[in-house]
Amino acid sequence: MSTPWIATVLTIFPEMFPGPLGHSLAGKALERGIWRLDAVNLRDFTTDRHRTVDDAPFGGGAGMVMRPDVIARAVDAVRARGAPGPLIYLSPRGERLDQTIVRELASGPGFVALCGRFEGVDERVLEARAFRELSIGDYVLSGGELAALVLIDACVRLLPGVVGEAASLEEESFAQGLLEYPHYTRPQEFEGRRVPEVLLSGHHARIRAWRLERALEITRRRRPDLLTARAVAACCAAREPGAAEPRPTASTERDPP
Ligand code: 9WO
Repeated sequence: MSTPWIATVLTIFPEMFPGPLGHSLAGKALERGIWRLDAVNLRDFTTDRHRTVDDAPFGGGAGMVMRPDVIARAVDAVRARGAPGPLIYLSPRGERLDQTIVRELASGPGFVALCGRFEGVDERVLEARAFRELSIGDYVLSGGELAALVLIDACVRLLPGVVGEAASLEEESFAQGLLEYPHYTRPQEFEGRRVPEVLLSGHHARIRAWRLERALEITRRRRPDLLTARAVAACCAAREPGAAEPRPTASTERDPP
C-alpha cells in the first residue's frame, strides 16, 4: 500500500488515542491502513526523575504551564522519524476550524497535533516551531486531546476510501455549504407524524428539488451567515426549473441567535 495519511499526537495522555475513533468508520480505515495514528507521550521527552512536563508561570498566577524544552524535543524527535504535515496546537484562541481547513489538512500528508494541558503551553515553543493554532469552538476543555480527536475524525472521513465513496460525496457536493435537509426512515407514521409524501413518490427529480428547498430553508432560518453568494449560486444551478426562488428572510421568522 502507498504511504498512508498520518496523524501524530503529542500528549501526556496517549492512551486517549484512538479512543472513540477506534469504534467508528475511522477505526475501520485505521485497520485497513488508510491512515496511521502515532500517539506520542510528552513525558518520554523529560529529563528529570519525576518526568515533569510543567512548571509554575513566570509572573505568578494560578496553575501550571507546559515547558517549551520538553515540547521542542518531542517535536524534533517525531520530525526526525518522519512525522509529516503542519504542526497544530489545539487551543480556544486559535483560528476557528471549518470544513475548508479540514479539506486542506485531509488533502495533505497528515499533521502533528500538540495537546496542551493545565493553563497552556509556553508561548516561545509555539513561535519557535511555528505552530498553527486551531480552535474547534468557543469553549474551554480540560485539554487539547478531545479537540484533536474531533480534528482527526473530520479529516479521516474525507480520505479516499473511508466513506462509502461515490454516493456520500455526491450528496455532500449537492448540498455544498448548506445545512442538512431532514431525513426520514420507517415507520411511515410515527406518533401521528407522516413522512413527507414526495419522499414516497419515487420521483427522483422532485425529491432532489424538495431536499434542496428544505436545506435552503433550514440554512436561511438557522444560519443565514452560511448563505454566501457562492452557496446560493451552487443551489440555483442544482434547482429544478420552476421551483420557487429563494426569498430574503424576514428577521421575525429567523430562529433566535
Ligand atoms: C485554562 C485556564 C484556567 C485559568 C485561567 C486561564 C485559563 N486558560 C485555560 C486554557 O485555555 N487551558 C487550555 C486547556 C490550555 C490548552 C489546552 N486546553 C484546552 C484546549 N482547552 N480547550 C481547548 C480547546 C482546543 C481547541 N478548541 C477548543 C478548545
